[in-house]
Amino acid sequence: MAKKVADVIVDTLAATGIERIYGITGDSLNGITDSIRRQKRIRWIHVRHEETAAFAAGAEAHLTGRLAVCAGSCGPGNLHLINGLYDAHRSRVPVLAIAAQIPSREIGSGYFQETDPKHLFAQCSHYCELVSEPEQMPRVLEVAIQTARSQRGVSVIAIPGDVALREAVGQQARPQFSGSTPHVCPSEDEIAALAKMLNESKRITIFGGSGCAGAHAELIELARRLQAPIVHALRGKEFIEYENPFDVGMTGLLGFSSGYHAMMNCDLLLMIGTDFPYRQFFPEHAKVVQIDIRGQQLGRRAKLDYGVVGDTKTTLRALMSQLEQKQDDGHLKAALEHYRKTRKGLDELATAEPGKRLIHPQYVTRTLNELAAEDAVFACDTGTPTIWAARYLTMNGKRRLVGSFNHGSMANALPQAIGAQLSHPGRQVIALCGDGGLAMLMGELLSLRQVEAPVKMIVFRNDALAFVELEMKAAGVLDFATALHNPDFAKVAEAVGLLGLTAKTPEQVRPMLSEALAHDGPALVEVSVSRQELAMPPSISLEQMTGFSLFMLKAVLSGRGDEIIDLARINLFH
Ligand SMILES: Cc1cc2nc3c(=O)[nH]c(=O)nc-3n(C[C@H](O)[C@H](O)[C@H](O)COP(=O)(O)OP(=O)(O)OC[C@H]3O[C@@H](n4cnc5c(N)ncnc54)[C@H](O)[C@@H]3O)c2cc1C
Ligand SMILES: Cc1ncc(C[n+]2csc(CCOP(=O)(O)OP(=O)(O)O)c2C)c(N)n1
Repeated sequence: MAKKVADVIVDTLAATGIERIYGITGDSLNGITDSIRRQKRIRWIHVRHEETAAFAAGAEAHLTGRLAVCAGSCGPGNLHLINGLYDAHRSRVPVLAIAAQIPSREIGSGYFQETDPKHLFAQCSHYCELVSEPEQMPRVLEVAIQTARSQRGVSVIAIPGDVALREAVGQQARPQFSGSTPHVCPSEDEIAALAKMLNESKRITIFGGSGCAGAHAELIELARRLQAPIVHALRGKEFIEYENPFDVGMTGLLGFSSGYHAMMNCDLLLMIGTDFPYRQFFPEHAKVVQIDIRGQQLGRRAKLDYGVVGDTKTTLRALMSQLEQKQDDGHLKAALEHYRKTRKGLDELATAEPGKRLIHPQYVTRTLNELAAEDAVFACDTGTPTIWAARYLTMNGKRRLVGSFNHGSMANALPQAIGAQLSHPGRQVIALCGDGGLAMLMGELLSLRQVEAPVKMIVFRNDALAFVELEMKAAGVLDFATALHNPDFAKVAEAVGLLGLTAKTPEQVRPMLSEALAHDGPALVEVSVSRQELAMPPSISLEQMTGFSLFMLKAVLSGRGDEIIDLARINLFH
């Protein structure tokens, strides 16, 4: 049988090492899915919403560092991919999306299901091209793959169903290039200038992010030489926090006060591989220098005194020989002591009160942290699960953490967990879900059986969009439109063939989590957690203070005095 364009696509992807494609089929994808069926080299992962396909591919790409693929049928099918693609693109992970298109002869006529993928995906891709002739294949696909890998982000190929079914024009897949990882070192002059600034500064704080991945030893050595505390941004947590005697925690609204103050009290802030977006957490009077592999990142978040382009490992290695060993450890010791106290304070919030019904989400996460495998992969929903994950999950160099950290989309954890589980069979994969987040893509509970992914889900049931409620309080707005009328999630899980468990008292938390983690298959534990756990930012601005008192005032005025007492009881007399 003569090869079709669809076969060339599948051949090329298989030759690239693609093992699975996440998606939902449709008429316009028939050529491709049929080729997958015949070739048996790539597994089709049938999810229930295309957004899940894109999130799952993004998680796979994040965890493996390799290209992952998702697909959607024409019009609404591929339109559903878009939120997950935005997430992958903003997280800078390589994902290829196959967006099937309406019949080629109908394009431009306002045909049934017609959209314009080139227009739609322009903002969330580095490369998006329509395949209208068989002669374009496999070159366009290879350019798409190469672009996603080398620029790190999303590529999209849009292909009408009829073009995929046409006969291929004798072109074979060309040799594949691996993901490019050159060593990038600043010039000698730049290294010397950077070293001079560091040697001349007395109180240095290092602020690292996910760009420190793979350079743990160099980072620790640098901190030792500079006697500098290390603060991390959330996406750097999994690469920086572990086996790190210089760790003083995270900064930001969800951060630790020690991380915040270590940055505010330094005379030089050394940013390494971070794109931390919140400007108000940068010091105003310290010098700021930055190392990043992408030149366009320099000065994007903070006003810089100096910036160099380089990869973390190579740059730190080049820098080290020019750095003097600092003798004064006053700044470091103060930051570490602050961190110890902050950590203790946070741990004290993560306790259970036997006999009481109230379950603190901090306690749930701390217990999960103790019970989870050494190499567990965690995915946390946007919302308060992000707070608990950031504060109570301990990374160790083997564990991994994914979230929708740059894009900040709800409902990410379960779809990401599916991608994590399928690309890491045999590994424990745990999703920390909000009740709002889970409900948003709840159809994916069905996928867990369908695709045989033994994901464990912990549902923080607070019957609210609690993170938004907190934001409303901080902004002085009376919370509104945040209550959730929830089902019994454990029963829903049981109904779709998963193990469903419920923890309604603190005593039930540990046994239920243990049972779920030990279960040979997908499991869901619904934990009824308190709704108003304030996650206080490390520094409360005047604006927010006013917000809080305003909220109190408004709550009292509207006859919700109970809530204030409740709030105070949970947070002040915890
Ligand atoms: C509800 C919610 C609340 C949040 N609150 C906080 C918070 O309080 N605190 C917080 O920190 N985050 C918070 N986040 C996450 C935040 O939005 C960002 O995602 C995060 O701070 C970015 O982390 P990062 O700088 O490590 O990663 P990235 O955004 O991935 O940045 C990495 C940087 O490293 C560079 N780089 C990549 N590779 C290399 C290399 N080899 N060498 C050198 N440079 C390299 C990249 O070019 C990029 O500039 C929150 C997210 C959510 C959803
Ligand atoms: C797709 C999407 N819709 C809305 C928001 C705004 N938002 C951020 S967090 C959040 C609440 C999340 O609620 P839930 O999943 O129940 O977690 P909780 O904060 O209650 O623990 C909302 C609505 C968003 N980030 N993404």
